Order: sequence, then C-alpha cells, then structure tokens
Amino acid sequence: MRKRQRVKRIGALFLLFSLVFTACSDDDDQSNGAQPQNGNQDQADSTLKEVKRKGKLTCGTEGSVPGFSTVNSDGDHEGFDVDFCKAIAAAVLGDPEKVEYRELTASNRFTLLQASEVDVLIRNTTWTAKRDGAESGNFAATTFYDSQGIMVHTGEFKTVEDLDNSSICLISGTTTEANIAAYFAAKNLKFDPRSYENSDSAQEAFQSGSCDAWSADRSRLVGVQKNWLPEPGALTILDDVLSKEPLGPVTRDGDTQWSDIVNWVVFATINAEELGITQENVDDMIAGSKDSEVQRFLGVEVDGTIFNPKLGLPTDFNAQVIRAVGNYSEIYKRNIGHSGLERGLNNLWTAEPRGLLYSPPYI
Ligand SMILES: N[C@@H](CCC(=O)N[C@@H](CS)C(=O)NCC(=O)O)C(=O)O
Repeated sequence: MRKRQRVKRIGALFLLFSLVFTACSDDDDQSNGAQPQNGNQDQADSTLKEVKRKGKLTCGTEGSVPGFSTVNSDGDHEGFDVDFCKAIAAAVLGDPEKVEYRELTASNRFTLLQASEVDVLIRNTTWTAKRDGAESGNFAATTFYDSQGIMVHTGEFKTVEDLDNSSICLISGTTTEANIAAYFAAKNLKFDPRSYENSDSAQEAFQSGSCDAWSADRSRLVGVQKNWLPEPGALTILDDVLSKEPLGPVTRDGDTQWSDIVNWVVFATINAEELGITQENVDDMIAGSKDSEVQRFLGVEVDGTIFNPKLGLPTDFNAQVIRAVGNYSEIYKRNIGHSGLERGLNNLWTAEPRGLLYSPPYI
C-alpha cells in the first residue's frame, strides 16, 4: 500500500516536471525554422513531404454540390470546400492554385483516402465516431455545421407525418440513410428508402416522381431548391432537423503533423475573422498593425522575433491563407451567401447570434 503511494507520488512529480518543462520550452523557443517537432517523425511528416515532392495538393472533393464544390464552364473548381483545399495549398506551397481535385463518391471516399489517393478529403463529410474509428479518418475542425433535411414538391406534403408510407430518395454510403431510418422509427412512421449511387441519379429519381421526397444534408437541398428548374418555389424543405452533420476536412490516422496542419489552416480562417483581417486588408495589417496578436498571427517580426509554433508550416502561413481565400466570413459569403442559408451555428462564438466557430489561440 505504502509502496503504491510512493510510486504514485513519484509519478505525479514526474508529470508535474514534464508539464512545467514542456510549458517553458514551448514559450522560450523562438527559433524561426519550420521543422516539425512531433514525436514520430518518419510517419508524421509523410503527407507533408509527399505534397511538397509533388508540388501540389491532391484534394478529394464532391464536384457537384452547389456552393460547396462545383466545376465552372472554364473547368475551374469553385466552392466553400474548394476554398479550403486552396487554403491548404496556399499555406503549404504558397500557391492556392497548386491543387489537383479528385472527385470522390460518398461510398469510395474513405477507401481512397486510406489508399493515399488523396492528401485530404474535403467533401461535405460528416464527422462521426465510426469514421473517426473504424474508417481510420482524422477529422479537423468543423468547417460547416449542417443538418439533415427532407425536401418535397411544394404542396404535396406539409409535415414529416404526411410522409408515412412514402418513398424517399437517399444517397448510399452517407449518414443520411441511418439518420432517416432512426427518425421515422422514433415517430412510428414507415417509408421506403430508395438509395442512389450519386446526387445526379437521386435528383433524377426525385424529379421524375420515382420518390416522393429527397433527404440529404440541408446545405445540399438548399442548393438544389435554389437552382431548380423551372422555378425554385416548386420545392419545399420541411422544418424537421433530422440530425447533426458537422462537416469538415479529413486526413488519415497516424499522420499527426499533417492533421495539425489541416486543422490550423481551418483555424486561420476563423482567427482572421475574429481579428478583423480580410483578403483586402491583410497586407496593410502586416505593414501597419501594432496589435501584437495580429502581428503574431501574420508572422510579423516583433522585437527581433517571429512567432513560430512549429507546425511544419512557414511562419507566414496565416497571411498566405488569407491572401488566397480570405477569412471564414469571406469564404462563406462568396460561396454560400447568396443561397439564403443563414450562418446560424456557423457564426463565430463571439457573434450575435452566437455560433459554434471557435479557434484555439494562436500563441
Ligand atoms: N454529410 C453526409 C452526406 C454526404 C452527402 O450526401 N453527399 C452527397 C452530396 S451532398 C453525395 O455524396 N452525393 C454523392 C455523389 O453525388 O457522388 C455524409 O458525410 O455522409
């Protein structure tokens, strides 16, 4: 008993010592090198090395989600998810255009991520326990707090209860399938699930009347509703919120440094919004801001020192990100603003109404 207490006390002292030591060494380190300090170097830096070797980032996207990832008539990729691909390329390679886009389906996205076919997956993908565990994904900070909704032809169904014994279009390999089954079961309602391989076939089926309703991420449904021909008002999204769908970038398990990089690129956009740094004023801020928080964030030398958190990124990566794509609010407005989707939960934690966007401090 006494021996166990002694062991415990030595353990506590050791923990205290290492905490104090780590805290001190972190603060004192003012070196300007961009070398990572993570434990398992060989494994940890593999994606970063590979991206630098290729000179481009391979980003797994969806390719046909209005506002999130689409390809325009010039063949350029655009959208909210695409901007986060660009932001990572800007941070790592100094050029937002150095991205190769790979369009993945809902069903093959995790297999291809694991097979290293993509460096990061940014494809309206919901963070779930199973994807974090069994699918060996590593989710970065959420970029978009979404939820699942149900869309119907206006006037045909008013409430979810009206959909008892209806047929509902879904996309296979998504969280949508299990969520809707649980939601209907809880309400004692029945439905016939019609799962399709991709959004185009689901949309076709819904349009041709093969399904009475279509359930998907609300962000997706709003995009379809808005672009619906012949008239947007022909479709209604029911008020029901079926699930939580936190969407964000995913990296592979076991690549801590790369995961940190992707995480801090997302945080760069959130922190910049909080600090009032925009695509337009970023260079003026670098030249003239006297706010030490802004200077540290933008990699400006203060008292002979440039802050370097040693994430494996250049010390000016935040500035590169903001020059390339702007802060979170700018990314949101540019891609989603016109859709009518309120920022809601995607507001900053300091905003009114308060949202969930919160970045750890950049110190
Ligand atoms: N966020 C959900 C749903 C994702 C989802 O439904 N994605 C649609 C587009 S919004 C899709 O995968 N479509 C398949 C395709 O078109 O290939 C998930 O991660 O499972």
